[in-house]
Amino acid sequence: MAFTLPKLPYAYDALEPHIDAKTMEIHHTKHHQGYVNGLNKAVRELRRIAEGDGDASLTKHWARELAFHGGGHINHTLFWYTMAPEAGRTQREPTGELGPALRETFGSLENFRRVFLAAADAVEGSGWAWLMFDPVSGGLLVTQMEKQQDLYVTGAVPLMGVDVWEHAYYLKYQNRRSDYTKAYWNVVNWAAVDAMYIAARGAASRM
Ligand code: MN3
Repeated sequence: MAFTLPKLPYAYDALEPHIDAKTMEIHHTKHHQGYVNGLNKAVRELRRIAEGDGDASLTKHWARELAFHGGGHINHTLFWYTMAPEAGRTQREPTGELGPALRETFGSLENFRRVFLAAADAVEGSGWAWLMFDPVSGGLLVTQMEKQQDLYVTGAVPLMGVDVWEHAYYLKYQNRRSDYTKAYWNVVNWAAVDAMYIAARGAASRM
């Protein structure tokens, strides 16, 4: 069994003008595909080592590859799933169960937006900003991720994240990352993020 590139739930130009079609196409077919390929290779090599057929001294190398490409695959899958064309969105802002939870943690939705975008704009180098559910405290966190997995909070469940690698915005926004992250806010699929939140809380309550 191999991991495969998931289809986007919308066309490449569906998030225009906020995220341009060319960036979406390259991001999906080249970058995300690259993580899928790297993940499959790491799994293959670790399996060979497990079967006594590979070089066990390279376990550390392939484990790092697994974490990086596996993170890349999962992060991008979530990224696509939690965006939607403006016209197709069923919610203009977080409602459902997520809205009240965000208000409780951040005081207001406006403050959540401020905190989330500040985290995204301040990522050092390539990475992500995330809203995560922490099953230990039952609360919400805004965190950063460097590369595809560094700084990840063990056990936390990602609900929505914005990719701030340059490949995610450079064609349209060049160095203006904060213009891109503000634009990202217009294409968040709040119904999908709410569904992620409800699922994460449900899973935690069964632990
Ligand atoms: Mn990316």
